[in-house]
Formats: sequence, structure tokens, C-alpha cells
Amino acid sequence: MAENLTLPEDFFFGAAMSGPQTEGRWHEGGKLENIWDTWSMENIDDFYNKVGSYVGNDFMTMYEGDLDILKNDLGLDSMRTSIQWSRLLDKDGNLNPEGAEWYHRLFAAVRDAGLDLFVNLYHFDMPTYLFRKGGWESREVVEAYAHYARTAFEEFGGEVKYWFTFNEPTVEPEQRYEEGNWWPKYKNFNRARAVQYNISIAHSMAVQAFRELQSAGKLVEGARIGLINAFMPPYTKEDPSPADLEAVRMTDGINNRWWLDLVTKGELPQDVIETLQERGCVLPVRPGDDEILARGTVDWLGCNYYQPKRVQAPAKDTAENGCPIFADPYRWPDAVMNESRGWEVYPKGIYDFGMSAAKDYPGLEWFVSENGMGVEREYEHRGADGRIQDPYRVDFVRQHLEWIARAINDGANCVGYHYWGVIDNWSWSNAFKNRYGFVEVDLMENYRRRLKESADWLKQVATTHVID
Ligand code: BGP
Repeated sequence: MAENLTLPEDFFFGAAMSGPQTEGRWHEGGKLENIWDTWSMENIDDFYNKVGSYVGNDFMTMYEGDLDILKNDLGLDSMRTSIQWSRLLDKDGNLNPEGAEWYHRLFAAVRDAGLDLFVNLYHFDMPTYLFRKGGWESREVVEAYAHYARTAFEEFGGEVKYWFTFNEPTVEPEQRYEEGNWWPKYKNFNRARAVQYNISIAHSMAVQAFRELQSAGKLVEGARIGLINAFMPPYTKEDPSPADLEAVRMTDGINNRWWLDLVTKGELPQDVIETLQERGCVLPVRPGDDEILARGTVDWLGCNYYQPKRVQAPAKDTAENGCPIFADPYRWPDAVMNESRGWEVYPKGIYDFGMSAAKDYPGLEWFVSENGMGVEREYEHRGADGRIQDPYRVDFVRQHLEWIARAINDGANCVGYHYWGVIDNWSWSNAFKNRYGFVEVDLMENYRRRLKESADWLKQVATTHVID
């Protein structure tokens, strides 16, 4: 039988972005400094081409035109952004009226544009004064997050239906606390897992606040809460040793099962917690935490998928600082790379995630909440009409959509696809290095938007759901 490579009619097809990466106006309207702003001021040399967090892609100025592009030029039906904690609340945890007014205005514009709105809370963007109080290592800050979540639900719960507590809650522990890539560049596996644990508590407290408001009839009909994680299916060598398989178990456990178990069962995976503790990892567990975690179950899940995680047994099992090492990276000889970004392109990974979720977490509804191909500016060539020609982006998305359609045909409960960075945006220390957009942002021309050639293809697929 011929493959049916179409996406379901009611499948969401949209765009993912975040507040701190797009909004700009970082010091206006009562917005507090967040960790990216502070890092930008402290060491701009750490940012690609010395472009800090200040401007995003100027979305706060250009949002009306951008929404029109999403809806009419690209044919999308939905979009995600995030509410910046540092814009919504002041230092005493009170609502910042100007910040709240902006989000009301934006959400109304999204509605008026005919797009379904997905709102995430935390996207790596902690207010600096809270980071200085210990950040995710402090329970006081976890409580402050729960207050921020509740305030956001109270303020916007009458207008926003689809909510998410965190974006990629393993990535910040990894980048900021474990691998030392993000300011202030800690390198400590144990600290990273302690932070991951506290984020799990914060997530569960937010879900509890959501449920309370929902039972009190304070949220729109059909409101849903979820979590967005970078699910990177782990793979090892074709002929693995028991130690390679152990590396897969722990990689999968820390990155994937940790969150899948939390959001479906209200608990963390016991085997992973036990192994961590056996290896000397101390988690900041407090009495009563199990009851908090038990409230962390959600209505659906976002899966950010860029690349798989290939691992093998570690060469040594302890780092210089005494922290355990569970896996080393493994370079698959057949890997196809996006050389510009340095990430592997493996579209079948999304199928494998969908199939394992269907088997191990039956009934779990999920969507692809980020996927995309970023390349450096030098890689993007213009045609005679001045538009960037990017057939590689079409190939990338087409292949991923094909594997998503196959997964759905084989029983995966995937209900949508959001492309990351539909309009080029600022991305953490990479700034504007990797450009994901179907729409170019010209940094030399006041952030002017211009469709890339791939935009025509995207519109065709987004409006027909036929993957051609
Ligand atoms: C994801 C993040 C996004 C975005 C994306 C691309 O992990 O959720 O916020 O940054 O990665 O990242 P980069 O620009 O580094 O390629």
C-alpha cells in the first residue's frame, strides 16, 4: 500500500519562539534584568559577534507585521511564545502593569490574526536578582517561580488556553551548571542534577496552581497545561557492550524518562535516582516532595527535536571534580551533519521517539514543539531577486514531517508541529549565528523581514497538510 504522507486535518502547524529571544526592549516598561541581560553587560565577548540580549529580533515593535507574516505569508495556524518573568513581575513579586499590558495586547493580536496561542512560562530567563539569591539551587526561588506561574494563570487564564511550565528543563542545568557554557559557567554534574530536581518541584507546583484555578472555574474552557522538553532519543553503537547500554539507560533516564515519568506518573524514575545516589550525587530532597511531584502530571507534552543523542560507555567514570560521568559522546560513522550548526540531521529520531512514547507512555498526547535547521549567514545565498535560496531547509523539514506522518500512521499520538525560529531570532550566546528562519531578519536594515524562497513551500504544506 502506498504511504499516506499527509498530516491529520486538525494537526497544529505553527511557529515557536520565546519572549527573551524576540521581544527586545529589555530595559523598557519596567522590565527587570534577567541573566542574559546581566551576562551581556558583564561579558559581551562571550556572545557571537558581540550581540547581547538587548534587541531580540525587535518583535515588540514589529509584532503586528510578524503575525501577519505567520498567518498570511506562511499559512500557519498557531504560535508559541513565552511570558518573560522579568517583564511580568517586579522585585517584590507584584504584577508589573506595563508588562502585563504588553502581553494582553500581544495575545489579543494573536487571536485577531486567527492564530491559536501557546504560552510557555520559563525559557532559560531567570530574573538576575533571583539568580543572585541562589537561582534554581534555592527553594525560595522555586517558590518565587510558583508565584510567578500562579500570577500568570490568574492574569491571562481567561484568554490563554494552552500553557506550558518550562522549555527544555534539562538544557539549563546542562549548559549553565554542568558543561560551563552559559554564565556563570559552573562545571558540576551534581549541581546540575540538584537544579534539575528543583525545577521538577517548581513545575509540579505550577501545575498544582493551574489545577486549583481550573477547578475554581478561573481558566478558559478546555485549558491545558504541559511541559516542553528536548527529547533526544539516545542511540549507541550497533554492537553495544553492557557498558554502552548502561550509558544509554542513564542518558535516556536523565534527559527523557525523568520528564516523561514526572508528567505522566507524578514521580521521577526510581532506577535513575537510585543510580545517581549510589554514585554520590546528592539531590535536595525535602520531606513532602513526593506529594508535590505527584501533582506534576500534565495534559500533553511538547517535544523539541533537533538531533539524536549518540552515546557510548565513558572512557573514565569520574570527572576531575569527582562528579560521575555516565556516558561519552559517540560519533556515528554514517551521521549526516548540518555542518554549519554542527548538529546531526537524523529525521527518523522523531519517529523513534513517537514509537517509544506510544509503547511506554500509552495515551500521552504530544506535539513537536521545536524543530528546525539553522545555518550561518555565509551559508545563505541570494537569488537574482534578492531572496535567500534555502532548499536545504525545505529538505530538512520535509524529511522530519515525513517521519512524523509515518509515526502517526503507526500509532504515535502526535498532534502538531511547530517550527523553531520561523523568523530569524536571537539565540542565547549564539546570538544570530544560526539562522533558522523561513523569514530573514536583516540586522543592518532595522530588522527588516523578507521571505526566503523556502517560505512558498512551507505555506503550501502548512495550508494543505500534504507533504510534497
Ligand atoms: C533550543 C531552544 C531555543 C533555541 C534553539 C536553537 O534548544 O529551546 O531557545 O535556542 O534551541 O538554538 P541555536 O540557535 O543555538 O541553534
